[in-house]
Amino acid sequence: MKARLYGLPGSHPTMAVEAMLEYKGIDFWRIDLVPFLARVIVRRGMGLPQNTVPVLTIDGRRIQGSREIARELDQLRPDPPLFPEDPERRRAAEEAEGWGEEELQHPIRQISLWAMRANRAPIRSYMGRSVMGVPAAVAAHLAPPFIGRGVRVNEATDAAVCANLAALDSMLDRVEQWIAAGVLDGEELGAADFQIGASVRLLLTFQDLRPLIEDRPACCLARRAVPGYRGDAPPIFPPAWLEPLRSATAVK
Ligand SMILES: N[C@@H](CCC(=O)N[C@@H](CS)C(=O)NCC(=O)O)C(=O)O
Repeated sequence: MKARLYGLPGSHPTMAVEAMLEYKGIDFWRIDLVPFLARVIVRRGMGLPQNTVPVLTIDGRRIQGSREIARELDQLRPDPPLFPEDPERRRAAEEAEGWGEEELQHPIRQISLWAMRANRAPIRSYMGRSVMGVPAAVAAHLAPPFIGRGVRVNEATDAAVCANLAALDSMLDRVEQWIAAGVLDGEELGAADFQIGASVRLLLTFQDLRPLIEDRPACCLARRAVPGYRGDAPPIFPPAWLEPLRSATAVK
């Protein structure tokens, strides 16, 4: 079984799927597209209903979306499973996974796009060897205008990013409630761990966020589910934007 995973450099849902493929022991090629241009390639070129990655081609099928891919992988290779067998536990895992995709993913996407537009220096560190066949060093040089468009379409404004950083503590609290309840970070990992873990793992690539969150159980889960995550960004966020997270951390 050979799969192709289409993603974007630094994309957390792409990393979630990459971690699921590794967990299942499925061989794959990862092909990174250019931000923003990916929308046209995926929608027009591949004829898919959404304009987003991850997209997986496997066994002659093309599947789009991290949650859809998780279910397809369980069909194709049931062992190890990505969802609990017990219906009640499955319902709880799907609730966490759904929250991870619908509520957590986007604020973190806005944070990272904003940061990449504010400082282009670390862009290269989020890339593999190449992007659509273009060597990473060249792709990183060409990336800023595409990132700028990504910032606009994802509404990664100052106000949104400032609010997202202020909300991080309560989002991580939510993850930790699921960990305490045994829904996440159990003996076996599952789709919800990969979905949420990849988002939290992306946060850990930011040097000014890392010391504020790295000891939290949510970050231990992230490192367990997605041990390797390319990218390292020097401090970039205005200190005032980090204050709510800093004071929440201080009382923990
Ligand atoms: N929530 C969906 C969509 C993911 C999504 O929005 N992906 C972003 C990258 S993180 C994307 O494809 N953006 C297109 C672009 O910026 O060009 C999923 O989990 O599959």
